[in-house]
Amino acid sequence: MANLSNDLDSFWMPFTANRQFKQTPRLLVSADGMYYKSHDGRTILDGTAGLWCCNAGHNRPKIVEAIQKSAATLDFAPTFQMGHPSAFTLANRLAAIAPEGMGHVFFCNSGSEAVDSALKMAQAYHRARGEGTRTRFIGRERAYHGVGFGGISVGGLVSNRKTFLQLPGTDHLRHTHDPARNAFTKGQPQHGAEFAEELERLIALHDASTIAAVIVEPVAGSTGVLVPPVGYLEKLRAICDRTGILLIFDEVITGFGRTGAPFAAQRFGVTPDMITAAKGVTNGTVPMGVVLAKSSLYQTVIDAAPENAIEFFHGYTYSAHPLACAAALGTLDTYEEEGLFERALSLDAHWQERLHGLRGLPNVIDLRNFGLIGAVELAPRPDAPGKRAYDVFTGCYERGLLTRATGDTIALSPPLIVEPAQIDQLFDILEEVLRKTA
Ligand code: PXG
Ligand code: PLP
Repeated sequence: MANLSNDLDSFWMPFTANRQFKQTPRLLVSADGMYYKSHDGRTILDGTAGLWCCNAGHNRPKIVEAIQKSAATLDFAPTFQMGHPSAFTLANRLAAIAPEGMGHVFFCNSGSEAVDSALKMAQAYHRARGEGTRTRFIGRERAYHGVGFGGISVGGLVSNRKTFLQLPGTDHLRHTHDPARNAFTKGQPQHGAEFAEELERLIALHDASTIAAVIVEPVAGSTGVLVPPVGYLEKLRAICDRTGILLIFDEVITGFGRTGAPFAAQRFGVTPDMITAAKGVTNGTVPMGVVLAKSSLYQTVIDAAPENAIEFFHGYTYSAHPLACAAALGTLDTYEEEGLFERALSLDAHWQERLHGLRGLPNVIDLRNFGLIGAVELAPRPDAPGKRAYDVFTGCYERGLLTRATGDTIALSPPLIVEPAQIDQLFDILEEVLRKTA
């Protein structure tokens, strides 16, 4: 029983029911490969790659070594009017795996910061082109773009928005969830490409000359795993091309191999103007976020400023922190040596078969999957929305499986090193718990 001498009171926990948690705490004390150890000495299969971030699993030697070495060599170096070698090396490595033409990388510390950075870049780009009237952002219902004021404004989650002031000048596409037509679809749904045409309606309302960018998650993660209908992302791209609106893919979850390619943009064959990413860039080990930008966008912003002037008034103390850069380089080596960007493709058939094997279990009203992502949507209890999924989450945890409950959906996203037998272990536990949870 390590650690439960801890006094749990002072930590104001993020996105947590603090009172409930502190009554029945769940502490993780170590991690290796596919498994966590809990404070009460149990082994827990990681069904969520931590929080969608440990794509190469835990305690990976190259990453650990890179961080240790960096801490002892260069603990910190400023990147405002200064630099350090691994920041440049990492930017080049990321550009090399990014979709073609996305050759420039801006560093920050989280997905939320990546989103705010990308929104500001969009405005800077249009201003540099002499179209400073393009300031508006279009997000989407049921989107999660982090918790900064920019991110919640383009985001589409009422709980994350209702208490807080929003950025003016934002509007939203409708979400793409359409269970009446698409329930139990394997992979991309057939119906719903036309939801992208809502962008035409918003352009007709606001005029393209006021719109800087549209931001979407290629596969919405946090809000219950919403896979884009066939043709939907292509339509958004075509409308943006025609109207000069920038397209941003928020790949904080879908980046770094989750869908069977380095980025979902490549898996879907649709190239945005910017990609935001975080989480998997360092395998979750050291906080880091990135914005990948088209080189033409970078060049436009750079060239518009006078010689010797700072071109983009934005940055974070810890942009390209040496420990994060080292961790990211160790992570990219690990992904590449182990072929993890492709691994979701080779596991896809087994993953899909086991997930859809849950069809017919009590209260299961939809199953969704793409790459190594899965979602089990449950019928909400009439008196208590979210409670059924929470009970499944705690039931799984008691039986040695970490899942993630969001609303009444159980989301699954194991590390990409998962073995077929561990996929079986995961679904065996989940099935047992679903049968027992009324
Ligand atoms: N964009 C997307 C698409 C995300 O999924 C963020 C931005 C924000 O990243 P940071 O690093 O600021 O948290 C995210 C984060 C969940 C869950 O349970 C998902 C996220 C974070 C926490 C929980 O689905 N995604
Ligand atoms: N607040 C104050 C008072 C600061 O001096 C700074 C940075 O220098 C910040 C906030 C921003 O911190 P960060 O660069 O880590 O985002």
